[in-house]
Order: sequence, then C-alpha cells, then structure tokens
Amino acid sequence: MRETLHLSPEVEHALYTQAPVVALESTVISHGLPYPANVETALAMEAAIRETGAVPATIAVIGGQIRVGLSVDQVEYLAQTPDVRKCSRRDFPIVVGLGQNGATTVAGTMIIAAKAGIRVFATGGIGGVHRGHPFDVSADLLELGRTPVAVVCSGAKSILDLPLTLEVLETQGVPVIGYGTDTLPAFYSRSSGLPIDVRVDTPQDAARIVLAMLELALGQGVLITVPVPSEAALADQVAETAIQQATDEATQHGIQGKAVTPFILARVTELTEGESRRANSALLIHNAQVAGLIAKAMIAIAAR
Ligand code: PSU
Ligand code: MN
Repeated sequence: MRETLHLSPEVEHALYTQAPVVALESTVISHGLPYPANVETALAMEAAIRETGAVPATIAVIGGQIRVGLSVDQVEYLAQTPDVRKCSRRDFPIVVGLGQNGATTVAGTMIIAAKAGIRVFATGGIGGVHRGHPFDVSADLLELGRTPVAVVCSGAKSILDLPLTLEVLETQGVPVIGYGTDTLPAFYSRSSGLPIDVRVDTPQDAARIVLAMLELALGQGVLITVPVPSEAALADQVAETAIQQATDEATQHGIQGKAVTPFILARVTELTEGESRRANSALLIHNAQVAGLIAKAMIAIAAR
C-alpha cells in the first residue's frame, strides 16, 4: 500500500473534525524560489492560513511516501535537497514506485488534495500555454478540467501566452473567477487586461461557487484569481522586458519540457534583481490568506 496518503496528525484531525484546510504545493519550494526565500515563504504561507483559523496542508512526496502536511524539517529538506523531482500527474508512478522525492506542481497538488478531501488550494501562479510553443500546454490546465479543487492564485506569469491559456481553460470547462478584480491578474502585475468569467468581492461569494462546484459534481475545478498586493506589484514594463529576455534565452539554450518554467523563473529573478521574488513571496502569502478565508466561509455556509 505504498500509494496510501500520509496525513500529518494536524491535518488528519482537521479533516476528521471538518475544520477548514488549505492545501499548498511544493514545487514553488523546490523549483520556484531560491533558498532561503523558499522556506521563509512556505512557512509564512502556513502562518497566514493559521491566522484565518484554517489548517495548512503542504503536499509533497518524500522517499516515495505521499505526505499531506509537512513538518518544518520536511519543508527545509525539500528546500535544500537538489534532486527533487517536479511532480505532476505523470510523475507519481515514478516517485512512488522508486521511493524518490517529489515536489508537487499545481496539477500534482490538486490530485492529492482531492484524494485527501481538501477542497481549497493556494499557490502563486498556474502553468499555462507557453509563448511561441502552443503545444506546450501545462498539465495544470487539464487537471483543472478534471479535478474538483478550487485553486487560489494570481493568474499565470506572462512568460505564458495568457489569451491561449484562457482558451484552454474554457475548453476544459474551468470557471475563472476574479477575486476583487474584473480582469485576469498577470502574476507580477495586477492586470493582464483579459476578461474573467465573474468577479466576486467576498470570501463568502467565492465559497458559494466552490460549494456549487462540489454539489454539481461536474468534475472540474475552479480558478480563483487574486491580484498581487499593490505595494508589491512590479511595473508592467519591468516584468515584460525581463520575461521576454528570459524566454528568448530559454529558446537559445534549447531548454525544453518541464525545465522551461524553472529556467525562466530563475532568470527573471536575476534580471529584476530580486524585485520579482519579493512580489512572488508577497502574492503567495496573500493568496494563502484569501484561501484560508474561503475555506472557512465554505464551512460556515455549509453548516447553515
Ligand atoms: N508558476 C510560477 N511559479 C511556480 C510554478 C509556476 O510562477 O513555481 C510551478 C507550479 O508548481 C506549476 C508548475 O504547477 O510550475 C507548472 O510547470 P509546467 O509549466 O512545467 O507545467
Ligand atoms: Mn510545460
């Protein structure tokens, strides 16, 4: 039974007592942010969730065991171990079968969250359709079409083709919700200018949509997009110039497949001298808080 989920005592208790729980991914720890910002941000996200009264459940595979809820030592381990596999749907048989370490992507985290009965998940940005490579479609988009979890994020980085990303989400049947915004956030900046499906302004309205998603059981997830806090947002042109250069370099160096996103993320951080990393951390912590509030509101509304 190696495929069994290993729940931390805190997460197990929370789920058993129907307390609010928010899932967190671990690719952002292993591949998304450099050490020690990755540990600091991961722990700050957990703290932000706890402040709302919800319980955080960071998800990863450690030595082939699927963990739901990590200790501080386990977060440190993932943050500092170099050969952690970026773990999307296709990677689980490999990491579990061979007893390896895996850091779950948005898709990977959604799968495990749904199996554990966790309905709300907070992250920074989802994968999407790559610019100039319309066949490089992140498995995140397909997972959103088939796994009923609410993903709270700041849209996707404009390293991606955002209009094509929205097209794929539409085809997959995924509602895109703007939390306090009328347009799709573009990760480092508050708006891409692209339309979303509906705007909500309270955790309660977001919770009503997630509860309806679960009750209807059509199978898909929902995407709840939250703009980066104003004080941490990057000037549009700063982000755009760095992203364009990093994307060109990825092509020049022949970077392919799952290595593309981590390469671009690291280069953008270098090119903006850390400004992008501060924005990244700020939006991750804020999204964790919003997800905690939504998870709490779901329980309050469902209890009525
Ligand atoms: N976007 C970010 N930071 C990240 C990722 C995306 O701004 O860390 C990670 C997430 O885990 C996401 C994954 O699920 O990259 C998408 O990778 P790919 O494009 O290879 O599907
Ligand atoms: Mn890809």
